[in-house]
Amino acid sequence: MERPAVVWGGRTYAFEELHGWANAHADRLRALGVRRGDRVAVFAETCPEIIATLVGHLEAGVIHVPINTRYRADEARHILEDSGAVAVLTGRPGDECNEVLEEILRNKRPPQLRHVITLPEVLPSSPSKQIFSSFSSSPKQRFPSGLPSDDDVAMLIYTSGTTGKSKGVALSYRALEENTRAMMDLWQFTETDRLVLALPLFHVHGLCLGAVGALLTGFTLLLEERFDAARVIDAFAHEGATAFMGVPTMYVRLLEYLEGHPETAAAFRKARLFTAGSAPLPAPDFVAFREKTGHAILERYGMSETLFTLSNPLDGERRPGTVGLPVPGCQVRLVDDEGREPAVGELGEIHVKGSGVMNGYWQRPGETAAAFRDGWFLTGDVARRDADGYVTIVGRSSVDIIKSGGFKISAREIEDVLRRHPAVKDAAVVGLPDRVWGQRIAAALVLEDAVRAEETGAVCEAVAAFAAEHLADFKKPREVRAVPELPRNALGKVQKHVLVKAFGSSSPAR
Ligand code: MCA
Ligand code: AMP
Repeated sequence: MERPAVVWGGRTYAFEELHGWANAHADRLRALGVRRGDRVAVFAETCPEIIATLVGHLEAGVIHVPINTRYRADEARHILEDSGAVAVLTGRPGDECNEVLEEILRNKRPPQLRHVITLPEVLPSSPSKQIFSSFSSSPKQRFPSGLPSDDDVAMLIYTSGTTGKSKGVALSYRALEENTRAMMDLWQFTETDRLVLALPLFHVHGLCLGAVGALLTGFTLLLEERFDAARVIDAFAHEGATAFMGVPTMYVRLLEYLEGHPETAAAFRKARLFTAGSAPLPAPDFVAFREKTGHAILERYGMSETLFTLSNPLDGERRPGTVGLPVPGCQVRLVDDEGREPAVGELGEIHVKGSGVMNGYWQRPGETAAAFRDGWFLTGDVARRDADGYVTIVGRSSVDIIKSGGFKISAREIEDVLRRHPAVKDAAVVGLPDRVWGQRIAAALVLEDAVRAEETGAVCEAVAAFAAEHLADFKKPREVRAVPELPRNALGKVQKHVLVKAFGSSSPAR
């Protein structure tokens, strides 16, 4: 009996089938001259083929470079150029990503990029028996550990920093395998699980815990192209789903749906596990979800640079508002401003050592060195620890990093685009607290003197539209205000906390 790997669009794909596709893809790359250590980008909406190509890349030693499918040309071009990708895999004809890629190629082809491969081409429509032959059903061989070499880079995950452009986080085979395996063991995933995966496959939450987790453990992915609350509930009601992983915004959406359709909550009763991460899960949402479904959401903490380092326990107390205890294989310390371990309940920055930590930022030795101290990765997240070790994240040391709906966003990157608009003299971007998104983006603009007072509203709207043209949709400022000048301290630094206060935290209609 073939074991189910992915359920997609009403069809079930067996591990054998995925593996066959993976081999065919790896052979094709080899035939095109793609070598071990070369980068291959993936710029396509979620589909089972992406999982197959991931396996192919891991087996061939090709570095997998996923690109956020919401990215516009400038953002995607940066990743293609920075990673030096020799090939890019694109989605089905008509996908928005394909149009963005065409725009990139039309303007100026990234110098290293030799091949554009559409994903449907990857898959022989009726795979021959021959390409199944090398498959062994042992999960270990499904994801060959130590091949090519444990410390080789397996993936580059692009992530925003405090400076403008995104950086590639180089994750090794060892990091992927050891940390993901630790998480799967901690949460007791087995081959009988069926995980609803509606997270994107271009960030480590969906890609590692979801896709790599399934490859290592042999559980089944109920794959969704995009998150839709009704579809998630349906998967539990009709497709035997046992688990769900989501960002907090997805839980807010699920709660809203359950509010409107209370009878559907029964579908969750038989579920085994709900986990949350990527942003803080508000304690009231934890409580509301438990009341409606009987499930205590298991919250954990991670970062592209470190993978997953803190988690509430599967058995034992899942404490709302906390991210729990260190994951096996990870060490976590808190360090205060004086460089000391703070007392219980006092604040410190989270530093991480251990299995999931990145090799470094791709071709950025200076930034890599600055991110570590004595072998510890400095996360920039500020937290406190209870007497029994549970960690609570209270914020970030930089106001220039915003998390919205689980996406990490650089305020500087948006400011750089806003300043390119001819009516803008200066700009400052902040994240405001938001019930649904965790944070939403607001921009304060100092407009050119020529802009008349009565034009201000229209100009602000035009500037927001300009930002939306050049940046992914989730980076668009949702509130834009003209200000006579930006609040600055004596050293000339913009005082962003003053701006956050000035905007207030009222949630406008979206
Ligand atoms: C969509 N919109 C957003 C976001 N997503 N606005 C702000 N922040 C967002 N994240 C806006 C769109 O621009 C659009 O606005 C409107 O919402 C509806 O768009 P739609 O595409 O329909 O939205 P959606 O499909 O419902 O997306 C919401 C989402 C998505 C499902 C929450 O953002 C998502 O998949 N987030 C997960 C990100 C993730 O995987 N993060 C993990 C990073 P308009 O109508 O004005 O055009 S890894 C990580 O953080 C670490 C390691 C960890 O610990 O996991
Ligand atoms: P990313 O760069 O997208 O990998 O995002 C990593 C960041 O997400 C971390 O540095 C934290 O700021 C945030 N994060 C992840 N999980 C949690 C959580 N459970 N609670 C609060 N913040 C989180």
